[in-house]
Amino acid sequence: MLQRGLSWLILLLGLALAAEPGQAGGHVLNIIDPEASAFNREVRGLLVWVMGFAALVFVVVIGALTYVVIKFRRTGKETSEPEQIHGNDRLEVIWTVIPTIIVLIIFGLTARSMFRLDQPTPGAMVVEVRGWQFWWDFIYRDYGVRNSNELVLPVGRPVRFEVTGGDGQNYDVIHSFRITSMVGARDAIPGVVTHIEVTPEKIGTYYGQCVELCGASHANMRFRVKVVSQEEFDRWIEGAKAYQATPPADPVLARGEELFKQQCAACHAIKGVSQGLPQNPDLTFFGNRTTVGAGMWPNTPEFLERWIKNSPGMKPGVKMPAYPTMSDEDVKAIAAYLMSHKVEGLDFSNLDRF
Ligand code: HEC
Ligand SMILES: [Cu+2]
Repeated sequence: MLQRGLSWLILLLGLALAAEPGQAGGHVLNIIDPEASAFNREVRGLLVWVMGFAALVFVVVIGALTYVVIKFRRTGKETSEPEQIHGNDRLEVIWTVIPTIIVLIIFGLTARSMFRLDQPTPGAMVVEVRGWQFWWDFIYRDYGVRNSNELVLPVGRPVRFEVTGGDGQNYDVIHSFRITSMVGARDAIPGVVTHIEVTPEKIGTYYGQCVELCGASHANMRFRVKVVSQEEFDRWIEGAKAYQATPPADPVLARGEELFKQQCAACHAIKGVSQGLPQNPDLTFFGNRTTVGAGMWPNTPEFLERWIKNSPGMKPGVKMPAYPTMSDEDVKAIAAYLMSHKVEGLDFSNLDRF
């Protein structure tokens, strides 16, 4: 009785989840949105074939089953055992050959899609993607710009992601890179570079997520992709290239800088202030970020200050220490200092969410 009730509950839960459109902080997670990229259109085309065959198999099997159950049901008028049948060579050959043909067709279509999607596009912008526990680094090699956890891309221009993980020495964990509604996924393997290409076609902010179990905060290893107009991208990349931090005049920011240099600069880079280390996010353009904690929380003073004070309490397994003894005033000063580093005149917070 209990077991039965439980089964029903699980079934209903499953249905409820299936009916709930995929949402993550207001993002529409449509993995086959045809307007987002040619990649999605290709995958969508493939899915139609696979679902078509699946529907065909379903109808034939359930149809045959229903027919047999009704036709040969017990009527109560039987006087003896019905005639017994032991095998049917013709039938067995048919039900082996037809599925084999279906699988071969799906194999052929999949291989064709894979080769199509793997064609290098001439003139693609190269972005190096590096997965670390538990955040993402993006390096625009053509421009010498590094930006962590948020990727800014121009609409309509092909991008070639060169995906890898860690430094191949001390941080040997495999991640996987997926921009959920646009393209993916490619494994981020330390010491190995894999490729994936896409041309973003729709302006908006996209949700990204690590899709390979990589440790305690795998589920908290997210990122955002900002697809903007070419003009806006040019302003961003030129501003980022030319960026050079200057010592702040404001006393609060000056205090923030002093604290940053003492407590944070050994790990984090800010162009013109500190080198940091590759295994920690670059904070040069933190003022342009819309999220904190690798795509986890909105970049508001409240979340940023909480993060600085106690990141391990927010995100299990982070490789950043907590600062429990730091005064609220000092935390606020550092937060304000981080927010003061940005390319001016750009706001990525009001884009449509995909
Ligand atoms: C031991 C190295 C280390 C030190 C010291 C350190 N951090 Fe971090 N920090 C990290 C790592 C690693 C992450 C990535 C955590 C994650 O998301 O998994 C991070 C993430 C962050 C982020 C979020 C970045 C983003 O894009 O979401 C901020 C902000 C930050 N640190 C600020 C600070 C400040 C301020 C200090 C000094 C008070 C500091 N960190 C000290 C290693 C360090
Ligand atoms: Cu992961």
